[in-house]
Amino acid sequence: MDVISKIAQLKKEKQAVILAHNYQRPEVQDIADYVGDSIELSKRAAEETDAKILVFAAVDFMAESAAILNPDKKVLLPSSGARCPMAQMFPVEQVKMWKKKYPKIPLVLYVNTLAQAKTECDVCCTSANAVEIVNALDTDTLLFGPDNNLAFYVQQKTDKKIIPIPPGGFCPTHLLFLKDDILSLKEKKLNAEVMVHPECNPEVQGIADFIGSTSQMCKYAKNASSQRFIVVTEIGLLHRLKKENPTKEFLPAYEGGVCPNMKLNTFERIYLALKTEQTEITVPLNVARKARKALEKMHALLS
Ligand code: CIZ
Ligand code: SF4
Repeated sequence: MDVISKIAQLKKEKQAVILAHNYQRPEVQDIADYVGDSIELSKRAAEETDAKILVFAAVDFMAESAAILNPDKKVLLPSSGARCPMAQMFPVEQVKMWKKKYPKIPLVLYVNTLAQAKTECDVCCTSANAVEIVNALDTDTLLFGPDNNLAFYVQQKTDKKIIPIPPGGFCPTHLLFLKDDILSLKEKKLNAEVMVHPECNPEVQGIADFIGSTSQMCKYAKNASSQRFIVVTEIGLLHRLKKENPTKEFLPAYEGGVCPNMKLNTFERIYLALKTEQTEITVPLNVARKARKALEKMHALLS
């Protein structure tokens, strides 16, 4: 039996569902029950009421959030090494230090943070809803971390004062995209629209025709009349974009725009995760309770 059939058999036997992030390998996206961004995946995870196991083909903080929001299900991360470096950049001790420095200012944390860090914030946001969350808060000034580029993007879209913390927080993958590369590709590929992720640096954001999260890029590309797009985010998204829009052309802004952590989830590791039920992601109850509040507040502010 090949690995794909073995995965299908184990999924059935164990009542498991595979949820894959937009940045996963194309072949992993193709065997997943659902492909989406972090918020779409967490919604889907909650809807899978019959599932006993969620295989979260993504990175650590996303699997943690799934475990927090689905305490009755076993959440498996196929590769224990799939850790988001941006989330590692802002440990809870540092979050506490910044809160001490600005004791009266509310803190919005990007979901790309560990559960421990989330316990210290007022509300979470994703790249898809950061502007909406900031505008919904009853405050003129707020702390925003850890992605300084997303903070910059939000600052362009709101009258509120955003204090980005910690200085220099960034996504190493999105920093690989360079303005000059994109401009020279645009010169060669006439009429291409440039779609940029807000984790890219301000200079790259400045040449975008559209700035948005992965789910927003999917919607934009579907509805736009343009036939050609330069995609300035992790390369995995191109697979979904091409699949959903077979008549349109999607060009990577840079072939090396890869998140090595996302790519650690291979077929073989997904099969082993299902077989051995490892690596299970658990969050201590007291941490989960506080982090859940920040995630639930995000959902409440959106509705
Ligand atoms: O929220 C997500 O899934 C991330 C990390 C990126 C995006 O834009 O979808
Ligand atoms: Fe983290 Fe960047 Fe990879 Fe997303 S693309 S998981 S922010 S390192």
